[in-house]
Amino acid sequence: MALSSFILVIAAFCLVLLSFGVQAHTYLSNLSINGTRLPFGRCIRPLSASRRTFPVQDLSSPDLRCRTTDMSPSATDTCGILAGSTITVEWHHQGDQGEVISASHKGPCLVYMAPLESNGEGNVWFKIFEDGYDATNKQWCVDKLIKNGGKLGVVIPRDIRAGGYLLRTEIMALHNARDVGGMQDYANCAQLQVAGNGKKTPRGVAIPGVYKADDPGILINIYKKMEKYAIPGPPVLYKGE
Ligand SMILES: *[C@@H]1O[C@H](CO)[C@@H](O)[C@H](O)[C@H]1NC(C)=O
Ligand SMILES: *[C@@H]1O[C@H](CO)[C@@H](O)[C@H](O)[C@H]1NC(C)=O
Ligand SMILES: [Cu+2]
Repeated sequence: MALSSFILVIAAFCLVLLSFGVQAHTYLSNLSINGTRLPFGRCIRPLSASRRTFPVQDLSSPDLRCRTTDMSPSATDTCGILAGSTITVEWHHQGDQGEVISASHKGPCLVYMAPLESNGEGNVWFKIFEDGYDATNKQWCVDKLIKNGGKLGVVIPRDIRAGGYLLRTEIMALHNARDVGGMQDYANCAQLQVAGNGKKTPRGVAIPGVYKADDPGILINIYKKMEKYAIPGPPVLYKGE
């Protein structure tokens, strides 16, 4: 009796450990600018231990912006980058070793920018990159990200006006998205000072606000055959050409 309940407790404990291991969430860990991979967390709005581990599922939460406990601009440093050049953002489950994100967490990648002075509030976020699902080879952006060691190259639009920006990189994990509120949103922000001769100030959307719980790309059964996936949010306005 005592032994069997002891075994039960041990078994339950192992299950908990196992589910933590399998529940591989993810966060933005390193940036590469001008061909140099920067140290962990450099120019990234800080991630608390809890935000690092857990996704945001409430689409009205301000946490949807940058998944940080500290939205003050002084919470991180700012990295200089030339408009028109590529920033490589790198995602990991933990540190820069090993796993990127659980392979079960299939979904799109989206990247937005907003002027730094807005601090992400208001209709300020414009999309600069998106990659969803390719039905011809059944690849999600997350599949590619895993193959690529967590790295995603994004061009900073050449024509945006010079200045400070937040770069918001986002992964939507759709493995539980059949149910309302099941989409797991992983967003983190970098803080950039963009140099260049551009003049444009693209019109933006509000985050939170732009995503709705029943958007076809958010409330979705990805285990059914799919011809086309509708990436949530506005279209990409500036591709950096
Ligand atoms: C990248 O190069 C630009 C242009 O030379 C420079 O202004 C910027 O500070 C560099 N960024 C980093 C992170 O080294
Ligand atoms: C990238 O971040 C990891 C921690 O996640 C750190 O250990 C590593 O040193 C960083 N890479 C570089 C090149 O600084
Ligand atoms: Cu997860």
